[in-house]
Amino acid sequence: MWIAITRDVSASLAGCQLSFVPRVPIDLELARQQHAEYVRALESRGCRVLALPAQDDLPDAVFVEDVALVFDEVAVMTRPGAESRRGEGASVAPLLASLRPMRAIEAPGTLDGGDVMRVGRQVYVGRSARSNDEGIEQLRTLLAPFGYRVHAVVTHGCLHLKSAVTVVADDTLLVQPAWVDVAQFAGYRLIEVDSAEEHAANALRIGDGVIHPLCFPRTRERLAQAGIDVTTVDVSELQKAEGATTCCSLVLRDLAHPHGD
Ligand code: CIR
Repeated sequence: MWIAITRDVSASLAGCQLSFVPRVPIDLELARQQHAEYVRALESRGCRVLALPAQDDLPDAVFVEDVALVFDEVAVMTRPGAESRRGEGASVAPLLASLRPMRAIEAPGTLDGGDVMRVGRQVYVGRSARSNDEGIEQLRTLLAPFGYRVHAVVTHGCLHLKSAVTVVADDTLLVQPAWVDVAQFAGYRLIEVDSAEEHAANALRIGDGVIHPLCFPRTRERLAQAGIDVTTVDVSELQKAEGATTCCSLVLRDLAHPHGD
């Protein structure tokens, strides 16, 4: 029913971009093991995983979420805000082109997939250091024919919109109120992260459950109390590269096998 595109961890991960977390040593071997566990978690939640080989010259290439957006009707290659990441899309585009009609964000627009959150036909886009007004405007124009409405959202103190808010069930959002004004999500059921778990708002929804980092037990408890089925993964080494669970995959509906048949 779901396809997840992933990419193996680059040998140069330690040279990743960092914006809001300090640079600390990353255990590359452990990062690879954790990524393999993450792939197993995707499979356990019903994804058919298409794994791309590592791109060792591109430190952040494991974070495939940022290079493309995939909707049922269309895929959009982004133009990542960090110049060092602009080469990552080239190997993802041909794979997506076999699955969806393709569009692309063009210069001077910039957009990172981590800034884009879809809730039904509403698409919220973080106006961040990585995604600019021109990129957001291009996305609005590209998606309008498919009936999606694009809303720009200001974030502060975090890398991407999905550092601050993610969808965890129909009309239910997991939020970090310190990083985004939650008033703009007033129509949704909101679950706040525990105040001791600053980075806990990044959960990856697949069907009726989520994949969430192991190190946030208090927020996990809140999700469980809200009736959400949580699969945990230890992604400590990827978190040191300012990634978490949404960023390591592009999850799309398998339109050739929509019911898993
Ligand atoms: C970066 O700064 O671009 C990477 N080190 C982390 C990207 C994480 N992406 C995401 O959460 N969507």
